[in-house]
Amino acid sequence: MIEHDNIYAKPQKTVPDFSFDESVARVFPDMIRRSVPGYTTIIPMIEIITAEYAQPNTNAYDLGCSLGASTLAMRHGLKNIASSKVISIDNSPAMIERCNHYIELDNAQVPVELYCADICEAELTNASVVTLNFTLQFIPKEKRAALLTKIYDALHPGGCLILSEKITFESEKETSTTERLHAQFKKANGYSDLEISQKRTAIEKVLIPDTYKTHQQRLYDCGFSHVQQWYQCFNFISILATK
Ligand code: GEK
Repeated sequence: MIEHDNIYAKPQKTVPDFSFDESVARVFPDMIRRSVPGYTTIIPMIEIITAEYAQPNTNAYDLGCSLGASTLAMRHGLKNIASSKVISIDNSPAMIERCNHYIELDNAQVPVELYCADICEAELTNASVVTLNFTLQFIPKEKRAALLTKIYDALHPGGCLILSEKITFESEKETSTTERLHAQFKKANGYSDLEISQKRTAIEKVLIPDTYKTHQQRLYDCGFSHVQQWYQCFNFISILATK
């Protein structure tokens, strides 16, 4: 049974910074579905993109895998790709423990390896598809280019990175419009004004968004030969970057 997210329902004297602990892992499927516009569309597309770009005898990486929604999409996308496997990494022990359970419940045959580690420190090799589905935004800004370069170096020519992010805009108007619509999306999904405002306080020092232009330029600077935004819903986007 999926547990309901009511972490911010009661007023808190001081709202601590958001962290991916046990209480978040417990309600995560409900939290992300009700908080991230487009998430439920992006996950099945990750399966399609994986099937298109995966190469035989290579690894597909899911970096910042949480409970493995993208991992399972990638796993299903690999079902006709010979001798491939998914390697999924997250640095939250609570997430990894529960992710393991979801993978065991899934009946696909493609092997999945799960690691509890910092993706900035992890070694990546022999990759044809890499997914960062709403993870890069939690990596300190100064470490983002090094991580993307490491991903680029691990990819075979023709491979791809799927990068989904919350973004900000150069235009104040675009930022305020999409932030307002995002808040309305959360309200329509049952979050109260108090929950929305306390979550905003909790996450503002932890999730640091970039503009699309910053993402695009950084990906080109890291070596990617083609960078394309394939999805947007309000201030949430997904990018396909190929080597
Ligand atoms: C999905 N991709 O459902 N190393 C490893 N993991 C990290 C690090 C790090 N340095 N920093 C953050 N994480 C998933 C959703 S959630 C997005 C990803 C969100 C992990 C963190 O523990 C969390 O599980 C995940 O990145 C981000 O498709 O909650 O908005």
